[in-house]
Amino acid sequence: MISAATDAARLAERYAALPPVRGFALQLGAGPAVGSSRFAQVGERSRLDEMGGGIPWAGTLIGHGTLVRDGGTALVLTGELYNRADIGRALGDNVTGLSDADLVLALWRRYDLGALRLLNGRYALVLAEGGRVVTATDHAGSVPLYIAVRAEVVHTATEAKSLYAKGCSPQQVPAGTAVVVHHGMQRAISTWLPPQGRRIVRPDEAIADLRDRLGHAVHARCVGDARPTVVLSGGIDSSAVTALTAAACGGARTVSLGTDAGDEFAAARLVARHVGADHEEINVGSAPLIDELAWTVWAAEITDPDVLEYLLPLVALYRRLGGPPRRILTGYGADIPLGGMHRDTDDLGKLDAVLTTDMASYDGLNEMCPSLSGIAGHWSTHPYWDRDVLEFLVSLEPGLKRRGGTDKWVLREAFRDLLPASTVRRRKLGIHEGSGTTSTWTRELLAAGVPAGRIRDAKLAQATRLHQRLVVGGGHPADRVSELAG
Ligand code: IOT
Ligand code: MG
Repeated sequence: MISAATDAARLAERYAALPPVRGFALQLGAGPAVGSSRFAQVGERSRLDEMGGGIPWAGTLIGHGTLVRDGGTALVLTGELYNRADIGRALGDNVTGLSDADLVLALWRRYDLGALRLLNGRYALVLAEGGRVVTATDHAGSVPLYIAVRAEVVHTATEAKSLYAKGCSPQQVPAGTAVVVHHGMQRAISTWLPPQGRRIVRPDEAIADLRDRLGHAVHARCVGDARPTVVLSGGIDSSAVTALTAAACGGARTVSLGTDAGDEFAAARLVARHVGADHEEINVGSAPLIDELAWTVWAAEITDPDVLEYLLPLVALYRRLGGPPRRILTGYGADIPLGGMHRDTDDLGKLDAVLTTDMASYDGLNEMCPSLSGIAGHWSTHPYWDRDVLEFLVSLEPGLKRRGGTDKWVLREAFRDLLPASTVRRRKLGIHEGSGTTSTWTRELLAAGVPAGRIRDAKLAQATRLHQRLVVGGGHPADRVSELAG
């Protein structure tokens, strides 16, 4: 007993900077337990086998958290909330000492399903009450959540592979949606949609507002860790996050990835030095870089080649970060509401149209999923997709996103005083370009005899084979199988 308690305390301490639950595979309802849980995410695991909200729960949690109860309601919350103070105000309570799961239950008691419209967080949850099972994602669907209902039993998991292992066909819960299951029947309720309208704001007000919102988003993401890590490319997105993290915590650690096909080390070093961050550079050869593809498909459970090229270098980086589990902030996602991927689009109407398309199509791409860093035990979080930052950026009129020929103008202006002038001016280089991921993968396929006009198809086919083997079929990325052929 003593050693079990000491073990729990030791684990809680090791993972203190991370949310108490970072993933789950659960079955709610009476029925024999089928299959074993499979996760790409690593970390301490606890078994759940108990009654909650009037029904049996069985399965596995990643983390040191538990099932949380309030009267006849039971909840598992994975991830974390970023608007705890606002929630406290709504409840009229001091929320110090209450867990994020406790806060969700307190809101639930008062607002029922409407509680989910009040949350700003990076989470997925399962709740049971009076015969209803509710599964829900955050506004961005940033923690993927899958369900399958079979004979009135709800199977749900944060990784699809766990449901395939049970012989189920997983259905992904859409971003900003709660799926309510009652007597085996499902109903989807929208809790968040991207704003469709655009606001005309004075430039100086937009700059101040963005700085304030991003500052809050970074601050909320640093709570509980005195030395968070920022993955830093030296571009404006991650440099702004680095400056705010250093200001919020009185210091930061930064890390940059380079490969033999390319790096942005000089740009990142300049920013790290400017804000006094403790900086690290990680180098990967081009052959091991492409080996990361299997790990990336395994973690993100997707086949889209473009998105895989954005995520692969990050996975390569996370898997090489030494030491205890870290809390990691990224600049990921800034380019979506700011139109940064369309840096050469001058026409404001077109810029608004592409960002509207991007905001209508991110769901299911899993580009911000926790398992990307979770396969190495780290927790990652993305301040630009904080609900308050994202709503603000999406709804800003495009003339403040592109101004005088400068892309991401409002963001650059907002950080002019905190960053070197050359960083503020620096032209965007996508992670897939800067790391040489796109070119290295293309070269490998050309060398294998794929015609130049068929490269994208070949990438998709390769990713699909990996998905079939690793996600559907239960394989492991460390088992080397050539995926190039076929
Ligand atoms: P990019 O913006 O280059 O990189 C995303 C984040 O990854 C950066 O902000 C930074 O935190 C980290 N990062 C990038 N390069 C490095 C590096 N060499 N070392 C360490 N960290 C690094 C693609 C892209 O261009 O990434 N992502 C876009 C767009 C996604 C498109 N998705 C969509 N339409 N649904 C983005 O907005 O981040
Ligand atoms: Mg970016």
